[in-house]
Amino acid sequence: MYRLLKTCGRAKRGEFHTPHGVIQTPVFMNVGTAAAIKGALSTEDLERVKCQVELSNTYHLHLRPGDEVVKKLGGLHKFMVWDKPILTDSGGFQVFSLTTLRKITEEGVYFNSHIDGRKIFMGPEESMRIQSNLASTIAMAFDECIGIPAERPYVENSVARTTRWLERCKKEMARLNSLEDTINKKQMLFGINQGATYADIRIEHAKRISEMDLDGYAIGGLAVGETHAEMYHIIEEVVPYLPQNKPTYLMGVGTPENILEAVERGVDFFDCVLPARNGRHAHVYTNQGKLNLLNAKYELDDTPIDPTCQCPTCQRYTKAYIRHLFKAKEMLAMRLCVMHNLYFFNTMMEEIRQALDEERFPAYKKAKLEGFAQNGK
Ligand code: PRF
Ligand code: ZN
Repeated sequence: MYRLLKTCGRAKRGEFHTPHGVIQTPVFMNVGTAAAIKGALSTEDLERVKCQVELSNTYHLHLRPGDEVVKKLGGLHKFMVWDKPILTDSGGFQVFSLTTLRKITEEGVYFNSHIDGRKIFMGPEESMRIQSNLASTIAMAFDECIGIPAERPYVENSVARTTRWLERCKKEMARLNSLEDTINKKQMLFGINQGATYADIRIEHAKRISEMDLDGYAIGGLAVGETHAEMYHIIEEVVPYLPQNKPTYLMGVGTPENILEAVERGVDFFDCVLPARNGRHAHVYTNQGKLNLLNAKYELDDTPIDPTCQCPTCQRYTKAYIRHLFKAKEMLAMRLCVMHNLYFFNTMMEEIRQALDEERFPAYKKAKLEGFAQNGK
């Protein structure tokens, strides 16, 4: 259940109630694709960096260790020892971005595993069954994420099929939630808007799926090759046709700048691999822009990444030490940077929520963007 606490223009400040606790929105979900945050972070670390929601992938966990195995072990929460909300992506994106030799039919998608090349089929029912076995808090609908640019006739056909797939997802999820041996009988389902950069197709689709009374709605198929201006434009066009009293989730986005722009346009859930991926490459976020800790100028720098940061890394370690760890190829280097970066994203979301609560989001956003511009993005 989503409670809209406050609005500021189109920006929303909300609270999403789930069987695994309340999510304060806007929120950034921390990506743990294969039930682990890359960079050797534990779920204990996730708590230390103020993570509210962890995100895992249907596709990866189906291949390894197998969703049946996770079910036998009591579901994803018990398996990874995390009792807060978990969102699982449906496979609809990973199948399209990671696999080769795909074949899309009305039934679903045939593809080869990126691990051993084995032939696999996944359709809406399979995706729901896997996510039910994983027992995540929120399941995502099985969709086709269309690459941009895309021809209009292709997009029309694909979106119509994604709508039919959504109907099948809803039906299958209701059936699974009513079964005796289902672990999470209150599993929620979010629908996903598609339509590439065609605003009219996006709007028609948004209207259609909004009638289906799902638990939340995502905007998919963005950050896949279009410009930032095009992405912001599509968000502006689509948000007014999604229910305001449900969460709106912009999938796979993005940079701190993207997040601020999207919050202003009415988005309240985000996820992105950027903070963890950048952290593993010594790129760290600060309010003055990104730093590259491999830079020679940090060799003798005995100050933290950000002296004002309260994260576990900045409480103890210096830039010079972390730079040394990268040079020496110590795993700790990645871990310290990923912790700082996730803390940075989760803290920015906390600041956004506070700015919305105190009705000063526009001024907050402006100051934040000016800060980032100091050192480049
Ligand atoms: N669909 C799904 N997952 C996604 C996307 C999508 O379109 C995107 C697009 N940025 C990221 N993750 N199911
Ligand atoms: Zn820090």
